[in-house]
Parts: sequence; structure tokens; C-alpha cells
Amino acid sequence: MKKNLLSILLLAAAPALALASGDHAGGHHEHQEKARHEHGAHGHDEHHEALIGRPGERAKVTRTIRVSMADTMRFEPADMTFRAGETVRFAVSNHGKIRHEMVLGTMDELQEHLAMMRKNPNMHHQDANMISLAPGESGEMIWQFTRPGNFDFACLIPGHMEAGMTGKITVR
Ligand SMILES: [Cu+2]
Repeated sequence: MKKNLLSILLLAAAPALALASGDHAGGHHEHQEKARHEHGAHGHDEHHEALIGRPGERAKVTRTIRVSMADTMRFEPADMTFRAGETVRFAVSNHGKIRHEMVLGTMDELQEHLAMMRKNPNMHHQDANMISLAPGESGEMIWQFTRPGNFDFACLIPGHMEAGMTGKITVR
């Protein structure tokens, strides 16, 4: 009787185990999807859609701003004003002898991103709201500012933002 009960339990458990492992695979997949989604949101898309704006379309560019970055840990210009809705092409040049980058965001987002960079110094990141340039390199970033507010940009190479490599963006 005891043995019978045990085999019934085993039989009952078998499909449950199969189901559980199926669930596990599904759950794991979902987890990855979720993680990727959260990373994307954190990384930039949704945040920027809501705050500083969104990746711009080349056809809608109404202004080009030339930005230079240098080993003095300064952006030139370091203060910019745009109108809400404006799509801007940033033509960025690194005049230094070390890598620099220009990352758009709110100060909170930039600080958060900086903390991530500190944890993973070798992390390579590339996103629509940023441009990273090797010494002597030039590149561009097209961005649409969607709402009024006070925003920031910074170089998130370790030590650079701390040394003052930041700038202000005002959207009216
Ligand atoms: Cu820098």
C-alpha cells in the first residue's frame, strides 16, 4: 500500500517536474527579456523619451552645434539652449590625446551611469544619447529635445566628469 502510494506520487510528480523545467526555461527566458528591457529603459530609450528627448532623425535636423572636447576636461561650448521639439546635430571632435565622450541626460542619470562605469571600467557602451571618440576623432550625434527643462551632458570616462567635464543644456 505504501509502495503503491509512492509510485502514484512519483507518477504524479513526473509531469509536474517536466512542467516545472519547462516553466523554468520559460521563466529564465522571460527574466532575460525583462533584464534586457530594464537595461534598455535604464540605458536610455524610455528615460530619454520622457526626459531629455529622443534620438533624432537626420531629415529633421534644424541646427548643427560643433562641440569640442579636450584634455583640459572641458567641453566647448559647455552651455547650450534649444527649443522644445528641435532636432540638433552635434558635430563633436576630440582634440585631446585621450578618449572623451559626450553623454546627454539629467544629472541623476549621468551620475547613475557613472556609477555603472566605475563598477565596470571596461564596459563598452554606445547609445543614441552619447558619442565616444578616440583621440583626434570626430563624429556626430543627432538628438531631438522634446520638452522644456534643464539637462546636462558629461564625459563619463572615469575621472573626467569629476574633473569638471560637464555641460548644461536648457530646453525652452
Ligand atoms: Cu573626457
